[in-house]
Amino acid sequence: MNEISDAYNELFERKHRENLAGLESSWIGDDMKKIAGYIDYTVKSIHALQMHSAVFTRVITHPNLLDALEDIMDTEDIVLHHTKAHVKPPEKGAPYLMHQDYHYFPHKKHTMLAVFLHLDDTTPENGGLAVYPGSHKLGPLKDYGVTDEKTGDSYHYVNPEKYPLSKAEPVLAKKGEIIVFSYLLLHGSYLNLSDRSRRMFLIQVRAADDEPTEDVHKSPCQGLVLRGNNIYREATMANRFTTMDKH
Ligand SMILES: O=C(O)CCC(=O)C(=O)O
Repeated sequence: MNEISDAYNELFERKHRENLAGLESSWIGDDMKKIAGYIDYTVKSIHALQMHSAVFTRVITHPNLLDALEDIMDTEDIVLHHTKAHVKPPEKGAPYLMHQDYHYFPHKKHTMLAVFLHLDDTTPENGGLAVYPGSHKLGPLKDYGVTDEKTGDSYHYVNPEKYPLSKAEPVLAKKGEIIVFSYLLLHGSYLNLSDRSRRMFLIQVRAADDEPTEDVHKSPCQGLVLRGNNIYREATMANRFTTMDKH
């Protein structure tokens, strides 16, 4: 854990120095402003951490993690979708409205799982996760999204009146604990008003036999086989640069 934490801090500190503004990833919109109590909230994000340090490659390929995922997913053919990290700083760490990750990268068979590694002891006070248990069984819900006109980035969430963050169940976790959940599970997270930061590392994985229903959310190492095989992967010269599998 200390090796992961040190590599994570070193990466964020270096990228802060290079381009702090470029790491901003907090959501926009009136619903966000409202749950953030109209303070000037922020969250810093870096994607594809395995492209920055081998420590993260070792995390995503760790045999104990893959043993657990194989049990949960009921397949040994597991591929990477993407990784990212969020740092919610003390006193102004951004909340997240309740959402399903599905809306960001929809797939046909809904095998996608979020593997949420906590790098700090986490409670609602420092911006921890909150979930609606069992909500993954509801299937994809209506998307209440907003698009940033400047960047074109879209933010997706569900009806904040029907599924408020305040009625969700808090998830408490110790540093080093991993929470695994379906990309259909309604989840969000609290504002960090405490004096502690909240760091996390997120890995999204899917079964090899699943496939995207929209051509969105491409990222480095997508499709990397973490365990087992991917029999859907193209092998012709003509398709050697494709990121999509053949189904
Ligand atoms: O960083 C967080 O607390 C939540 C992030 C999240 O829900 C997501 O990226 O889908």
